[in-house]
Amino acid sequence: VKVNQVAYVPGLAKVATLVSSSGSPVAWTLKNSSGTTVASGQTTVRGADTLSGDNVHLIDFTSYDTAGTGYVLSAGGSNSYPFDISADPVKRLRYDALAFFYHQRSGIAIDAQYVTSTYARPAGHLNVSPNQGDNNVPCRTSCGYTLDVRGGWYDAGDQGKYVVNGGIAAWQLLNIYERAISVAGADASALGDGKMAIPERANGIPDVLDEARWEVEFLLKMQVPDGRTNAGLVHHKIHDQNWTGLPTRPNQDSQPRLLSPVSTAATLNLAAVAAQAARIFRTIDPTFSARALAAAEKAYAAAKANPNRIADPNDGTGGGSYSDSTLTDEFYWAAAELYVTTGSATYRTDVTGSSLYKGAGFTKGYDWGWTAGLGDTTIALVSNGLPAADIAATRTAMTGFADRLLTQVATQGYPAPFATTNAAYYWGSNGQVANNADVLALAYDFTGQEKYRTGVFQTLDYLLGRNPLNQSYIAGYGEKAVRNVHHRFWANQNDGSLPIAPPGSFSGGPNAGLDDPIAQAQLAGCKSQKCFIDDIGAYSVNEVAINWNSGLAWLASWAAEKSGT
Ligand code: 9MR
Repeated sequence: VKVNQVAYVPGLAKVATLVSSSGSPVAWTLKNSSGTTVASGQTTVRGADTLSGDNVHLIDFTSYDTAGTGYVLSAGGSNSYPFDISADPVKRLRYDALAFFYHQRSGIAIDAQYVTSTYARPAGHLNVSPNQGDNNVPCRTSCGYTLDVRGGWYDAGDQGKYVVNGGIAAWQLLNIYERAISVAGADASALGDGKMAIPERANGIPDVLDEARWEVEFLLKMQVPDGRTNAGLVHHKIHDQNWTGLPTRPNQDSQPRLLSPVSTAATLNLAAVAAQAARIFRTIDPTFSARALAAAEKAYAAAKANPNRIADPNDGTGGGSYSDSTLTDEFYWAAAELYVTTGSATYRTDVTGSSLYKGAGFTKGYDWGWTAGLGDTTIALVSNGLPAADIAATRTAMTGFADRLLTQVATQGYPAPFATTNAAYYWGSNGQVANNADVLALAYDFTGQEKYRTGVFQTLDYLLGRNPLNQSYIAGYGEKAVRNVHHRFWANQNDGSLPIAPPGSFSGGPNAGLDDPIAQAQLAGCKSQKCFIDDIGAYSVNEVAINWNSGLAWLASWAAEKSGT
């Protein structure tokens, strides 16, 4: 019996999945922590499930709604892991998923007072031996200058810093806040100053904005300064010359650090995120806001003058390539952010003239390689001067996407709003599941229709254990939570010298592509939702990454708000 191993929220739907080949309903019981049966019923037969290969039944125990801990569901001779009926865990998850970003910070010591001594570590990449530092980083292919690109977040289990992935992750953290101050009835109070365990927790600025700004400041440093060739364009990424092994704590990395060439995609990412930050910080920190806007406008102009600088897909030694050859979406996103921030006619013409305008590109949720939805979301959420009918059409496109997700999950044994075929489960599926569920949440914001909220919480059920492997993909959450995520510091050494990933870290999840040797050796022939192994070497299924954790943080933050007291 596969359940959300953490908690179902009182007042909301509660459904579990039973694996059973029986063609007729079977009896289920729900016992409380003293072993007393508190509810019982009959399963609903669902039959063969495409994405797992399992024969499944559904157990709907929504009608039992008494808060408590240690519940166990039993059916067909099997028991679930114990779980709670409570809103508390999702409220913790909001902050744990956000804490991931402080843990991933580069260029600053991670302090025990915020993360406990288990997760404290020296600063990485400040030119303290053996680090070569991000202080004066030269170009991989010579460019005649070096840049100081200290700071930012490490991308994932590696210590590269990639503008296109940093951009979407920073945008999402900023959007958590911007949504909360834009949607009627939303609650920004949980996002204020002093809510997170970070060094800026008493500076009078909402902590989630402080955390996002840590990355935005880094992104700004990746822009080629005036007076240099390619001024205004942005370097695609900075990372090690060669891949480092596991484990390598950030301050122990001795590899040379190098800037990859500029790209139009990175330039438009900076334009979009810096424009968004300029808007949000306008009254909070006018000086920073003005600096960010100037950089954004310069980047946008440089991208328009250089519309086709594609990052080399083969530049993948020592770091990921993050190459993307379709830039219509980045142009649309950047124009949308700049227009909503400035109201200027040039950006307006570029937004309304885009083939993606009014949600025409809303074919997936937030994704580093497909950013149209980020522009749509800003247009749909933040007050702006576009025609009301066009804003309404954008929202309709977003709810239409949400409806298609709900149609997909309606037939699944383990509902996950992502894909309907086994082959479609790619690297980072969990990240996309979360990033699609964020759109279900916005559809609820726009319409108030219960089906979307149900879809959001059902997605959390999947990620927290209601899946064919009975696996919670969020560290620290659930009886069988991931322990061995691919990470150079959280490398879970047997001698206890290095920790497991901290609570709230989010594994990339099932990947039918089996893109690493361990996955290939262990998982051949798997059905998509079973193409996963909690092995530290299996980087194509079990790594963490900022763009996945940002989708989860957005989701958990929304779900916490909607969970009542
Ligand atoms: O998330 C990225 C995924 O979309 C790509 O298919 C994959 C292969 O290029 O790379 C993923 O990103 C990784 C990056 O290249 C390096 N840092 C770790 C990232 C997560 O695994």
